Amino acid sequence: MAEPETDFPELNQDDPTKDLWRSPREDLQGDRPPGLINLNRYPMALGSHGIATFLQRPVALTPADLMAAEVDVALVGAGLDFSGGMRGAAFGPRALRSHDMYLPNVAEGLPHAHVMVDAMKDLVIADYGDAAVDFESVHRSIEPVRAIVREIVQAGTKPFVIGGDHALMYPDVAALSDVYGKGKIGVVHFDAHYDAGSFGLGHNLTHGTPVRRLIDQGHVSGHNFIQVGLRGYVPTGEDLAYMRDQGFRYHFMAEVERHGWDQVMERAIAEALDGAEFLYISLDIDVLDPAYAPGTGTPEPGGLTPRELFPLLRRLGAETNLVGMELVELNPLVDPTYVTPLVANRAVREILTGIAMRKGGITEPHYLSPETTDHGQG
Ligand SMILES: [Mn+2]
Repeated sequence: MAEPETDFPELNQDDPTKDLWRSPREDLQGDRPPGLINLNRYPMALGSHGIATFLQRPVALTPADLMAAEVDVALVGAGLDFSGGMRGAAFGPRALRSHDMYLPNVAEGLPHAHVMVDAMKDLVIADYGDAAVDFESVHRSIEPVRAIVREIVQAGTKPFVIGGDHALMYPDVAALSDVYGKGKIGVVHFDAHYDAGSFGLGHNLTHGTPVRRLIDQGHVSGHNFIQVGLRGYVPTGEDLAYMRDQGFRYHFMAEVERHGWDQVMERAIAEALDGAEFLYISLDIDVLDPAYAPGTGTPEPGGLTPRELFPLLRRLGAETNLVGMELVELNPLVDPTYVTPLVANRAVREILTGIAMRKGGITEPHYLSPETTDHGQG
């Protein structure tokens, strides 16, 4: 039987709304001097108060803002959630913005107790708003997401992309590759799932295929994919063979079961240091056990605990040349509690703490503060 034909093309070129979603406001630059914009009236409030931004940080809207303020890290939302059939991850950025519980701008600072380093003080961190997303099309969303990530990197700032679903890994990592060069980026990929499938219902890019697309196009070599936390019932035969053929360094939960977490963590760090020049963390929140992260589209029981995940995130920030990260698949709509955004917020803070440690010269393996270990005798 012949395919039924549609008698119209995918896009109506005359539709005046065709590009509205990705056309920046004309007055965006205006007469305003470039720099950070603090949206809050008072210097101190709980995270539940004021105008919500990522980690209660000030806002930057243009590359000129990032450069004028010498921003170390820019968090950018990317609310794309239609490449896995599960709506709700588009609310991930908003959930993360609303779930920071810490008091900002406290005079004496708020150092991370494990290492006594305060990322909020030692780094310039900004909320870069949201990427343009065509909420009717994953494919049309690729280019604007790639462009905004590239723009952040070119401003000398590390991008933290807050999704959104895992299809984002393709434009995010491709943008890094645009700047640093093909094959120069390695990805430490935390996920219950391998995301290296070939296709989904004929679509080249879904939340299950970004890894394959990045390898197909030479942005990342298989050897520089370090995967942590895989479990469940995929991948099977052919895909697993593909991963082996490409030289993936993968760590299933079966390996954690055999060797324990500490050994797997050490292996992942050693592999991160053996390969790509620049590293990127792709953190699918479903790498955590659903007990800690029920707010996600494809939960997979038997996952990591925050106590296992957090030190590795922090260590990657401190001990490797990390140039950015993404947090994906946070779906607050299927979490009636606030635990998932709370844990996600902390995961982001762990990476920031690591980056602040490195900036301050602390790069020794698995550093912990003598003040908070062994009764302060550390
Ligand atoms: Mn994933």
